[in-house]
Amino acid sequence: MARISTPLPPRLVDWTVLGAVVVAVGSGVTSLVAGRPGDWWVFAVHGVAGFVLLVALFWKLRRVRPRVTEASWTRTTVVSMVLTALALGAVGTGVAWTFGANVDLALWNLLNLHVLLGLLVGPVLLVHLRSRFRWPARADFEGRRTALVYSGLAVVGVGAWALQRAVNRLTGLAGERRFTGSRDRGRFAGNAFPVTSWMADDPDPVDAEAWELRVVGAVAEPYAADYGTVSDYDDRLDATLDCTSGWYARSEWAGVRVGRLLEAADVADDARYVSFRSVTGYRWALPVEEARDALLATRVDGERLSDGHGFPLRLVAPGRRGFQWVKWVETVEVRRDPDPGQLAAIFLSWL
Ligand SMILES: Nc1nc2c(c(=O)[nH]1)N[C@H]1C(S)=C(S)[C@@H](COP(=O)(O)O)O[C@H]1N2
Ligand SMILES: [Mo]
Repeated sequence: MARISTPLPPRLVDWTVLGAVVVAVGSGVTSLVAGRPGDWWVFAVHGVAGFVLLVALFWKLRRVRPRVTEASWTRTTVVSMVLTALALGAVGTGVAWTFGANVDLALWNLLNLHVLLGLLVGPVLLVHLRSRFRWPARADFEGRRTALVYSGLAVVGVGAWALQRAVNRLTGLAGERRFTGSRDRGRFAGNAFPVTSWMADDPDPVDAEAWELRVVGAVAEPYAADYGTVSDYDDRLDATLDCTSGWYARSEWAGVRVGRLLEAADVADDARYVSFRSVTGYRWALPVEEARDALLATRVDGERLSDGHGFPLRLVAPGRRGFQWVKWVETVEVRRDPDPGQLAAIFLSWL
């Protein structure tokens, strides 16, 4: 007879850990591109999955602990221990961040570290599963007990998440935060909000005299404009830049609405994306209808954009995360297809 040392059969505990990891990593990756208020649930699911994972990991580690003290470690033991460290590290940094903790690691902070640990869990988990994967047996699911334990787990996960938020609200620990968890770093403060280039993209100041904005691709009349022309426009947009490293700043941006440029260039009827390319090669595309309402800004709260914030021209894309707000824009490329290469470009542009 198996001794029941956890509320669930061992195999179900393992499957619960696996399920929680998949949901936590999936929602974590999704959260990096979630920036509209309607996306709040992505962050909620991520938080709840984190707490559920913590409970399931506790059950699991209590069961397997004896193996660590066994005389002979195998490769499997080592992989399992690395995986445990990564998973606990990811949950730990995540929880610490929500309570307002931070660390300063040169370019990075605690949230970046959390993302890195979380992303590393995936591949190491696959290695672990190669040797440890077992299908659950039907018997594992039988009985009311299992359903009861899962209900309890859901209640504990949601409860812990709600409690964490209540504690933050009552204590003001992490300051004023958006639904993304980002902290307030500027309100209509002109250029006085953080300068971030998440991959050390840091070009020499752009010479406005030599610079030219070009609109190319799926257009009838490729269009070019110098800085004087571009900075004469005064379209305005009140928008919040929300960086995935955990801060946000709200500003009134001024510049040229992208829709104007598309009209000036006589955009093709079958155009579907508009890609914004920086002098550094960094680039990101928006669907054409969304792009029309985005702004290419020359000013922020009445101040000329500083070099660090993307002078002479930067994309302001409301509802998108900061990494999509391309700085130092020089080319607007209208496309008929998406641009998968942009994902590589935002990692490699600084090289
Ligand atoms: N060309 C370029 N644009 C970029 C980046 C970059 O590294 N290169 N970083 C992005 C990131 S991660 C963020 S959060 C915002 C930061 O804008 P800021 O420096 O004006 O605060 O710019 C985005 N635009
Ligand atoms: Mo960012």
